[in-house]
Amino acid sequence: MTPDDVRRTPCRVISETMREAYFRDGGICVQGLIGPDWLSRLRAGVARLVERGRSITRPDAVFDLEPDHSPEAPRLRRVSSPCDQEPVFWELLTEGPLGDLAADLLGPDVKFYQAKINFKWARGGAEVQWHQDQPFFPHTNHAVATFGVYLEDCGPDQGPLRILPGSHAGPIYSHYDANGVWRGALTEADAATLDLSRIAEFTGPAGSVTVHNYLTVHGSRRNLSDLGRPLLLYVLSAADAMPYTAQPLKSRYEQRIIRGQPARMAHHEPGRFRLPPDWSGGYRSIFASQQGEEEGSAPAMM
Ligand SMILES: O=C(O)CCC(=O)C(=O)O
Repeated sequence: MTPDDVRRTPCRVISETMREAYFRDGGICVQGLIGPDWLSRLRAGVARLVERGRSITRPDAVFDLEPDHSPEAPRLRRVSSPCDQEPVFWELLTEGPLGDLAADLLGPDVKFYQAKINFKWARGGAEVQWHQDQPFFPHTNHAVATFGVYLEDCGPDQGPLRILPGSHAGPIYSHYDANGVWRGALTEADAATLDLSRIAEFTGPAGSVTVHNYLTVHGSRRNLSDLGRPLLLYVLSAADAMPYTAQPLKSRYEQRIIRGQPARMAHHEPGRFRLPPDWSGGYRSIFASQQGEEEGSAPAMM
């Protein structure tokens, strides 16, 4: 789907002006979209996951842990594929307003790619360095976006998501270092070229939804506040955008249609896209990649 394809269908939950802002900037924050009933159900789901996470001592396919995680003071860094763990996270997509928001921005036929919860625990939750999502999961076209639901209020000191408006129209950066090792972030040299005076920081009350296109450069600072910043993230795409590589976060819902119909034709953007490492055997998290805890070599072509 191109923006012109998407514009053919009227918006369901946001204004046309906001949709145009998404196309222009590569990201928007929709304040308070998810209401209190959904939020209390989602928080109950998170509480059950945190309770389960207490007894985990080593990161596994579901739980990624901060280095000082303990049963007494659990500090989860990420939960991967939460829809497979707690039904409410899938129900929000299929029954709640999030699927309609995705249809407003990606077109009437929307499918699920992956989901995770990034916790950013109080007093130290890790930084996410500048990166684009496309190098992690290139698709045949660019109607792919990440939708983040703030499960608690998120102010400027809690490490809110930040984007560089307009960067989705710029280069697709390599996320490998000079030695061909996957780092999951822009190189220092590329990051130094970014115009940081133009950052948009997405703060908002609980239930606000951040959206960024998978080409948009984004990241977030450490959370040094006394409040956590649980962010429920879904990657969704137009039905006609096909992933080139194996799904790193396994889920029984992968490629499931959440609005409209499955595609009968794939849509291809022209171009040559760098491929990520082969994660078909598993993947931990962007935090592990960026902090050098998990290394991936470049594919043979690089
Ligand atoms: O949790 C965050 O602040 C950013 C998440 C993100 O950019 C990602 O997981 O790709």
